[in-house]
Amino acid sequence: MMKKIATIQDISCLGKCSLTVALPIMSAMGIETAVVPTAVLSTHTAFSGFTFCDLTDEIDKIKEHWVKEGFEFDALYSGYLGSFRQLELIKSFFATFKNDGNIIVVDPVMADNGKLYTGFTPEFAKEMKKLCDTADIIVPNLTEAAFMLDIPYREDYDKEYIDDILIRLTENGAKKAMLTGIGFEDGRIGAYAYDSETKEFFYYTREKIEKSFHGTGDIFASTLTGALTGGFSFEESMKIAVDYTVECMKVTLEKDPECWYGVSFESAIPFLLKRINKI
Ligand code: PXL
Repeated sequence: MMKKIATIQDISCLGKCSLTVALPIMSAMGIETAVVPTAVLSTHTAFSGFTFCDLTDEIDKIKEHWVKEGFEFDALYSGYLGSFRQLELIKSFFATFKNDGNIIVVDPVMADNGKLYTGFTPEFAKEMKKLCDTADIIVPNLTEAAFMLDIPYREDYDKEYIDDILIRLTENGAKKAMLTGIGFEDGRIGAYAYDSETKEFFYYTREKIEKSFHGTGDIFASTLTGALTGGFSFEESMKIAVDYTVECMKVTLEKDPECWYGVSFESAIPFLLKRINKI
């Protein structure tokens, strides 16, 4: 039977992030992708003047119907969530569909480069941490990790500081934490992860591209979730997600450098399918 993921995040109608990247990426990876849209925005929040239609009231209704139909999922994956109430509803959604064989992935989308995105507060970050505590795998960037742990954001980190963050992120229930955007050598960047059950650390980097792109966190988390659901190991899934994210950035610089609001992940899909041995 085909593997199935349920992903819970907003639809930013234009902007190449959240559901408009998670759905095509995980579908292309050969996984059935069910969606729970939490809001509809005309664009992501880096644009000014975006519209916003809240769909919080639909979350429980969708859940109840899926329960009645007897649906089960191989992975439950949440991304951008916009309110305290949504955090509570997602906890209940996870508790309903969690079983012995599936995984919960939480990407605590809230912040980057030391700053919270429009609309988020430090209090929200602390509540998001509690959702993370219910997950098998969490994928914050360093800014999100710092807000969730209520510690200062540092750009000049060393391995000891990052090890400590990963351990603290997994102290209250989250089994594995993967920090994105980490590199200990000049000119390298990638992911650094910790498995609290085996006490193993995992580190994988590529050449650093000196430009910051919007939406790459969502691409990373979607690819990671797709690879894990497809049966790749934790470490291999991390490498696949780093490699595809880098490829998306490279293709954007080559083919679409004017596009400031998202990356050309579409052009790099053949790369991803080769990388996971599908073509
Ligand atoms: O890429 C993360 C993301 C998702 N959804 C919305 C956003 C952002 C980042 O800014 O604004 C609505």
